[in-house]
Formats: sequence, C-alpha cells, structure tokens
Amino acid sequence: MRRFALLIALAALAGPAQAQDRWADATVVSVRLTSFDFTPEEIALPAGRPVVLRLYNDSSGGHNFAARDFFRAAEMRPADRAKVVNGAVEVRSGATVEVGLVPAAGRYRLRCTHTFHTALGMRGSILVR
Ligand SMILES: [Cu+2]
Repeated sequence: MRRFALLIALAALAGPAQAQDRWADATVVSVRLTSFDFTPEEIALPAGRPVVLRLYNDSSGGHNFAARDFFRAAEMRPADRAKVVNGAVEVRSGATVEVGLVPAAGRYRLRCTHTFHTALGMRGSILVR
C-alpha cells in the first residue's frame, strides 16, 4: 500500500502524467437532443475544469450541438476539436458523441443549426462560471 502511494506521488510529479490525470478527472455532463429540444436547456459548467459533454440523440432525426463561441473559447485536445465543424458537433439519430473540453467563463448561445430546428425550439444556453 505504501509503495502504491509512493508511485502515485511520483506520477503526480511527472508533467505528462499530471496532464493525463487532469482529463481522467473530467466531469461527465449529459445533454439529450430530441426533436426539438435540448435537455437541459441551460447547461451550467464549471470554468477552467475538464468536462466531457456526452451528447446523445434520442430522436429519429439528426441534430447538432452548435455553440461556436463556446467551442472557440474552450481548451480542447486535437481529437475533440476535430469533432467540431463550423462551431457544431453533429449527432446522428440514436448516436452518442463525447466531447472533452475545458470551458472558459461566459454565457454562450446553444442551438441546432439544422433547417428550422432553432425556430422549432432547439436553442438554449451554456453558462460557465
Ligand atoms: Cu436539430
């Protein structure tokens, strides 16, 4: 047990391992996409701490999670950044997409940019503080 504790202490001293741990501790925040809502509509996130957005599409049609300014301001690893195209993450019918990021403080607009979906109710906000 003591040896195990020592290994953890050594791992904490190592730079790259520490960076890895930061993401391992990410809080998972689930957001449900349906026709035509986001649940929750207002997403509250802690500023400066890693979170994993688990976006799941519980409907028979495709949707996206569009929040250009939110994604632009966030710190993201390349693999996660690649999931954002034109400020939006596409989530096909029945699919789940996880996006890791460290959000920056602010209030951001959220919507689905598929034709008419914003007007039909797919809008919300992201509050990071
Ligand atoms: Cu939509």
